[in-house]
Order: sequence, then C-alpha cells, then structure tokens
Amino acid sequence: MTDLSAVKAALKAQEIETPSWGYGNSGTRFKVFAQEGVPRDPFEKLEDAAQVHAATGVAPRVSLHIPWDTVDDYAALAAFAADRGLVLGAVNSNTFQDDDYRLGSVAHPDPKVRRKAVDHLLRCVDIMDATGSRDLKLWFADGTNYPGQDDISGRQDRLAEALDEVYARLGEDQRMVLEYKLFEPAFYTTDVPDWGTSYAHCLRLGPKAKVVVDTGHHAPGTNIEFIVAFLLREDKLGAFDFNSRFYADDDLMAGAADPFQLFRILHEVVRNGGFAPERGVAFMLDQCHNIEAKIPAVIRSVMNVQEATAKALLVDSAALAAAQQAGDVLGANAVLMDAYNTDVRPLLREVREEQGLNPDPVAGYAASGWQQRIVAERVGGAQAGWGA
Ligand code: LRH
Ligand code: MN
Repeated sequence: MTDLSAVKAALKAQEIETPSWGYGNSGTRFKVFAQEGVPRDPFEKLEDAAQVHAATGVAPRVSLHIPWDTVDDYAALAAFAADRGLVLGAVNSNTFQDDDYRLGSVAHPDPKVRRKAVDHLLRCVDIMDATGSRDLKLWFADGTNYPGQDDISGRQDRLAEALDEVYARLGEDQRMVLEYKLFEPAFYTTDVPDWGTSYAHCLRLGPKAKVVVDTGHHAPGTNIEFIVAFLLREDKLGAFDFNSRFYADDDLMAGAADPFQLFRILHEVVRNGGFAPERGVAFMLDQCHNIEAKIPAVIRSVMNVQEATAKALLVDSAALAAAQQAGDVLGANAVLMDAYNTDVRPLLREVREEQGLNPDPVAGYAASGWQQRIVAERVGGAQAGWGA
C-alpha cells in the first residue's frame, strides 16, 4: 500500500515554476486580446506570480524571458521577488524577434548575425549571475522554410560552435537547458527539432547541458513519456515546459487538453526518480492565456500538475512491478489506471489545509480581491506582452 504521508510530503515539497510571460498579453498571429489589469513591467509580473504561490503553496519560482523582462537592476528584481516569497528561475534567451534573425540566429549563414546572437546568450548568463538563476534556457526558432534554402549540416556546425562558446561561459553551478521543437516558425527544417538532436548536442557539450521537454513541441501521437523515461535514465532531462495542446504548439493550460498524458509523463518521473532534488529537474509551465483570465489560469494549471503528480505518486509500484514481471498485461495496466482514476482532489484539499491554505486555490484567489485591485490600479502605461 502506498505511504500516504510520503505522498503528502512530496506534494508539499513540489516546486512548479511559472512563466513571467504567462501573466502578460499573448495571442496568435490573428489577434492579441489585451486584458484589464495586465502587468506593465517585470515587477508587476512578479506580484501576480506571488498570488499564484500564495494560493497554491507550490509555485515559488518564476522564469524570466529576455528582453521581455529587461530591467536596469536584476539584483533588485531578485530582491523584489524574495520579498514576495519568490525565487527567479530559468533565464530564457530570445533570438527570434529581431529583424536580423530572419534566416536564423546562431545558425545564420552570416557570422556577424551569429556573433550578435551569441552575445545575447552571453548577456543572459550575465543576468543569471545577477539573479542567482541556475538555468539558461535556450530555444532557437532557427530553421528553414524551403528545401535547399540552407545546408542542414552547416547549420548544425554553426549551432554547435555557438553552444560551445556559451557552455564555456557557464559558472560552476550554472547549466544550459536546450529546448527542441518540431516546427514553427520554421516550416521545413528546424535546427533543434526533436529530443534526439537536443540530446546529441547536450551529450557532446557536457554535464551542464540538459534537454528541455516542452509538451507542446512534438509531432501528434508522439509518446512523450518514453522520451522522459529515456532522458531520465541517461540523467539528461533538465526541465519541462508544461502546457497542453489539441493540434500544434497551442500553449494551452497544462493538463487541460490531455490530463491522461500529463499523468503518464509524471508516472515516468516518479518511476525514474525525477522528483529527487539532486536530479535537478525543473518543472516549469510555458503557456499563453490568450482569452482566459491569466492568474486564475496559472493557478488552475498548477493544480492540474499537482493532481497528475498525486495520481502518479499513488501508483502501487510494487503491484505494478509484480504484474509486469509476470507478463500480466491487463493486470499491470489496471494498476496504473487505478491510480489515474483515483480522485485526488480530497487529498490535495487536505494537503493545502495542512499548509494553511484555502483548500480551493481558485476560490482563495477570488477571495483575495487581487484581481479587482489590479484592474483598478493598473491603468495607463504599456501592458506587457511578447512585443512581437
Ligand atoms: C517556444 C517556447 C519557448 C519560449 C517560448 C515562450 O515555442 O516554447 O520555450 O521561449 O515558447
Ligand atoms: Mn517552451
């Protein structure tokens, strides 16, 4: 029988990192719908992130995105975060919004453009020194749109050269986590399109380089939990970007589109010891709330990850292993489905009560009056967004 106090302890110790850009305006190429009360600067984004942590108790970290979160004094931003019970997490580079990057950034044919891109990445490491962040999170939009447009191997050479220079700059306790994505904005080749390409670069680079699994970045039908199990077994899983999708990189709330997939992924995390702090796996959300209220959406997403985690922690691993060893196909599947079909909401309400929180974080946030306050106070100024 699963030890419930151990499950509760693990749930209380969970840390989910929320994305600063999830609190700002976002949309699609068709429209970005502005919302009242949206932050105007990184400080206000942190204030909103603090509300998510206050309501859930498990969201003490916030990812930054540069230049969307540019400030004059990053140490002051880190202090501002600390005063609100938060820690600044991964620093995301951005080499996908400058006119010079039309044909790519670190993989661009022109060495001048590559230099500009690498200098930005090095600047992000300087920022990590100031914020105390461990991870430089690298996602490259780099790729091509038409066969013949550029040399596939040549672009890999350029990418590798850039990664080498940045890897050499990393401090003792710093890492680079390399995110892959099948396509978009490039529609023929993407220079880091899949887990294998990221894994190969990270293996070549060294122990400070690990893979980011963004759950929205795979071809339809991809068994993401296989990738997770494989990377954990190789100690090369650095981080997750949790979100969900029905079609492509929809960036919807984690667990909203496919809660069973999120459970299967977190089952492999539990099975392969991925929650152990020394494994250093970062559990982050990477979402956009194009039409829904942003802070409640992040709270709901954190709850979805908690629920999937609780179910994964309730898997009777001894019974599962016994059925697997016995070749009992239906028996083994039933053990997993029993956990998945367990209503863990009462358990999580109990955990929150024991943490001194409102057992219903969404209701807790609504009762805080924060939403009314920011709508009333955040008038004027430019609302934060992707600046695209
Ligand atoms: C790219 C991505 C990446 C971030 C961006 C906000 O699609 O997943 O992680 O830089 O979204
Ligand atoms: Mn992502």
